[in-house]
Amino acid sequence: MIRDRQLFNIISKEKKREKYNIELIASENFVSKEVLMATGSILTNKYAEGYPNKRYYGGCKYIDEVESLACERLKKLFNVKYVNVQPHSGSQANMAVYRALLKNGDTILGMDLNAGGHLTHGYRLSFSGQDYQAYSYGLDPITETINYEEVRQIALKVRPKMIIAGASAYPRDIDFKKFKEIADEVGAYLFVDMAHIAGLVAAHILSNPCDFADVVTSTTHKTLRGPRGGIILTNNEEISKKINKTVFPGCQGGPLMHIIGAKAVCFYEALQDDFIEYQNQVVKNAKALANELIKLGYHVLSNGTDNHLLLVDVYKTSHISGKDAQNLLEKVNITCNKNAIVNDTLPPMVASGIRLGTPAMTTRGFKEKDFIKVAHLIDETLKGLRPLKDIKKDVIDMVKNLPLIR
Ligand code: DSN
Repeated sequence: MIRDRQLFNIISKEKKREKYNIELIASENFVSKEVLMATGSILTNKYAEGYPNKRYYGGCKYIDEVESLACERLKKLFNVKYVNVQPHSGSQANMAVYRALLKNGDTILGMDLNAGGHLTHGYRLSFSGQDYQAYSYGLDPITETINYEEVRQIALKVRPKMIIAGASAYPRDIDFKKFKEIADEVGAYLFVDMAHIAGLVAAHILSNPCDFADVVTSTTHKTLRGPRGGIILTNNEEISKKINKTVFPGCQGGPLMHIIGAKAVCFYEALQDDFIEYQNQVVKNAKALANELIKLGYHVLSNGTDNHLLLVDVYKTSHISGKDAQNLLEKVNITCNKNAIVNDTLPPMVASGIRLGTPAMTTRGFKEKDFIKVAHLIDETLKGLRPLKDIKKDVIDMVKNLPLIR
């Protein structure tokens, strides 16, 4: 019998929202029943400060097995020698990397937030922009992609101790080898945050940054389709020792063992053949959505996508801001987020663009034909071509029979 009706009523409303919406937030996904079971398991009861076989508490026999299993699977998944599965989030994984390898005041060079970078890549309101001397690179205004020669020129000028590659809103493949060459030329560490693309990397669709970078971080809940959390990977033993000390006791106390258990499930699932099929479908779906929107007259940045997401300049096409587009789409049960685009003339909380991603709806079973339909539903909503209630009905018809939990 449930006693806390208040909370569980809210959860059932959220469940209904998730079931009856087309979820296009590029960083979200729907986890499997087994990931959910581990997340909600009794592992949450246990304190386990330290690492396997070196804990500060008794009773860690099985907890050690859980964490070691997660680590071994993760190493196999990304073909890497050393990993840490304890970061509570991507931001905390990134904080641990900075603290392990830099001193306060050191210079870092990351992708500008407006160009698609992440808060923790040097944004002025993040610890990364406050504790370090942060410089950024943007995108080429014509190709709307990274201009590696420009990154090199900035690096030569500011001489960073660390270069950060990786993004939260960049639809194109990133050349990690080129980034490593630039980092080597200026004597910097190369740190890759692969949070968005980790699933595509695991499925060998995109190149593996672990082959090039000194250190790599990721979240486990985006394309990787696991529980909410962070991980750190490296092939360098010295770096791994520094990272481990910085995660615990440097930045965190007790690890979230139920989440580490769920990460182990996630890595198991990502090692299966059907995960590769899933990721291939994610990319095919993103390309189908991008191509259809282009056909409908939208400016899709860089003219398409290589990965799971796309950026649409709705201001240019429909003369509405990203914020208004997000709100209008929410009215028809299509969920996405406003996003700044290169050289945006609108402030970040308004923005000219929207970011659309295919991982979540691909998990629920959408194929290319469904995403072509989604492009039309978006177009009709943004241009006011049909009453919103009719569009919403079409959205609900598309999702009502699809399971939310596999
Ligand atoms: N907030 C995440 C995203 O939406 O991309 C990045 O951490």
